[in-house]
Amino acid sequence: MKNALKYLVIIGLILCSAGMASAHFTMIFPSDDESTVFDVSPEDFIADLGEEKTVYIIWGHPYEHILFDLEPAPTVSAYKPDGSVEELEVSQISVPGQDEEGNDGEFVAYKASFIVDQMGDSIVAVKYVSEEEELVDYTKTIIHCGEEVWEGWDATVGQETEVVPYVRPYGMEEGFVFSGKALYEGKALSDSIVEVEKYHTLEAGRQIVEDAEALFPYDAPMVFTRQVKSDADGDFVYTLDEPGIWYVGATKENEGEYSVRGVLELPVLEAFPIEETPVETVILSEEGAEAEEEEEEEEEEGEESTSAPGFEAIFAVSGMLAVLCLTRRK
Ligand SMILES: [Cu+2]
Repeated sequence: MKNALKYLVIIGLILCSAGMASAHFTMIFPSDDESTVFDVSPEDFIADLGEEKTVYIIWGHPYEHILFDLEPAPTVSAYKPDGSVEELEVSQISVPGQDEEGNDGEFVAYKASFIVDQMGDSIVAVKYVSEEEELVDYTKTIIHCGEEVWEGWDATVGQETEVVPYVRPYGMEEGFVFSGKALYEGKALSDSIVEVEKYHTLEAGRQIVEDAEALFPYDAPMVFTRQVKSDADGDFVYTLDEPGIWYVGATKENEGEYSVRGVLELPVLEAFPIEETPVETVILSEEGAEAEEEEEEEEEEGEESTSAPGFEAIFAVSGMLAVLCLTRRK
């Protein structure tokens, strides 16, 4: 009996760790303020000319918001629109988060800053080598500067494995189809797995993981990390169906050696033009319900005092008009 229990625990542990095997990513979060770095939004990827941009480099599972220590220090470079490269000095910081077991903790991360001194698109590129994951991880993201200065977003920065976007990675809205090309040493990386994953804040991550595990108990991580394959030319497509920060990464598997991955991090805007939010809909229907109640009350009064025909219709029409007026005022 004791032995059976031991085996159950072991099997449980194996299942648990298998369930945790979703994708690590090197997250690059531009932010003005270290205390709000996890509330990253598409606006953080926009810069004014002359602005100092600070990027925070964090290692973890974006979808579940699980963090790990980022060690050793990453290499961070800024590729400017004119082709020049600035190697950035990194400094170690500590960020709060949850570990794989869901416990709160502090994690080693890094930050680096540079001045956005040219109009156009600067590319922040990070190289991180994870011994644990046996992975050389190249991640890049685009900092955009200047109205209608849409230059530089499709540049290659010479990462060993690199994702080159076919779609300009700013101004993308939820539901847009993203397509890109995976390169390895400058040539098409064909027939390779491309992972696609969205970032969540800690609270949102905990909730969505709970929901996913309830809905898909047989394989919840299948919705954390999506997969698509590159074709013979290294090309791939994927629909980014939600607003937020996304990771799109192609991996070159190397037998017996570290895998080499190239990841593009890109922000996706909420659908534009803005549709009426569910909050407004709720208020509206409440007002609608109020109007209906009034209508009913008036109807009852009408029934008591008089049986003149047409009263109900008049009240119904005026009720609808009231609802319409309320709607117009929104
Ligand atoms: Cu992972």
